[in-house]
Amino acid sequence: MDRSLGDLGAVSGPARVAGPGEGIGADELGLATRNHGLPLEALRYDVTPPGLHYVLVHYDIPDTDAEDWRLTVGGRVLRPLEVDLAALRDLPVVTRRVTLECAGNGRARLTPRPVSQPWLVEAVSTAEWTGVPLAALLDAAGVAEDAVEAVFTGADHGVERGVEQDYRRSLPLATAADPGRDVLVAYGMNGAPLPPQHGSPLRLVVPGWYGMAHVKWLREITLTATPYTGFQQSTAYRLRQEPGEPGEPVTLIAPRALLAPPGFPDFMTRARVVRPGPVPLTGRAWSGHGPVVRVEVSEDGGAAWTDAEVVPDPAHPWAWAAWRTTWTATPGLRHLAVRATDATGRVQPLAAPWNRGGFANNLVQRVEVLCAPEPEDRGPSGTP
Ligand SMILES: Nc1nc2c(c(=O)[nH]1)N[C@H]1C(S)=C(S)[C@@H](COP(=O)(O)O)O[C@H]1N2
Ligand SMILES: [Mo]
Repeated sequence: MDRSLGDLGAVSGPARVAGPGEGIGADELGLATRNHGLPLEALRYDVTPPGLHYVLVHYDIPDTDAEDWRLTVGGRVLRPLEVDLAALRDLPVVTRRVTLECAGNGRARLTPRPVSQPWLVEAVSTAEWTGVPLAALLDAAGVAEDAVEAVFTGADHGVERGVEQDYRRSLPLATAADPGRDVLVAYGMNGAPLPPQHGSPLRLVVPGWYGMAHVKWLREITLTATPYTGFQQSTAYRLRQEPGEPGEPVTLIAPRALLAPPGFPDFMTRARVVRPGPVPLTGRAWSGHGPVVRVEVSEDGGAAWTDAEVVPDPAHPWAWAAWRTTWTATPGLRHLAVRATDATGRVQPLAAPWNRGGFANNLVQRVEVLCAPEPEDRGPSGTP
């Protein structure tokens, strides 16, 4: 159960919003060093290589033991289950390539800035998850007629805004039990057992949903006859303008395209340097609402747009699509921008969609590029 521990912060209060001009504080820097993003050059890989997948952990990575692990399925079910890893491996197995994105991706670009994990745009990655379809597991347990939600509990424990809790989230039963939505109880990532930071030995994978739904270190599934209202469901992960309002829940991933950084970087600013002439531009685009149907690129900060080629992979409907185009760079400072449109007509906005938690900010990406001719002498002496 969630319980109040008010001495450690506002009790279930709203997240704090930074004051005017307030920079990233030591607490946020601490979060940023624990929770790393995808190095953007790794957008080149269809499947993010081990160790480069972004990580977000609210509390500590728990001390788990795959040998002794038990997953329980209870609550409003006909036959409560308790299964170990061997029993799960005996059930039907599927592998799905899924793009995962943190709901807070883009938060640090908001003004005023919600104080939390300060992602820019790099909290996204793609992995191949192997496990049991949740629908099959629920079938084995038998869903009671009055069940409306499935609640998922992780083995990690902590305090958040004064509330002591296990990490716990729910899904509507219509999503959890729908074989077509491909929700998985995963024990494998990229062909190997889950690493500690990604949920070893078991995690939920909910294709198309923002990261918070993919409960790691999964130890308990409970079907309920009433909607779950714990901290991570009703206090966190809501789209609110004002602290007091209930807000809309954060669910499916909004469309976004990212550019794999062209040329080479400036160490501090990450601005790019390219040579004049044709420059291949490539990247990834995704949406939880449906396939991305259009990616556009601008070289003047979003005044004029031209279409890039989107290369969807029908074998992997839950994974990002590649996109590509060729840009003819001319000397000077250029402001590239890129934006995606999905099959539902959702398009990335040119102004950031602000909310108090800093969720689902899918503002178009802007990348500063200096186009500079080749230097005449590149020898190690540094003198021509
Ligand atoms: N048990 C548990 N599950 C969790 C979290 C957590 O802190 N505890 N973080 C969630 C959030 S906010 C995100 S974005 C994803 C990140 O998954 P990854 O670290 O495997 O990329 O895990 C989700 N599942
Ligand atoms: Mo997240």
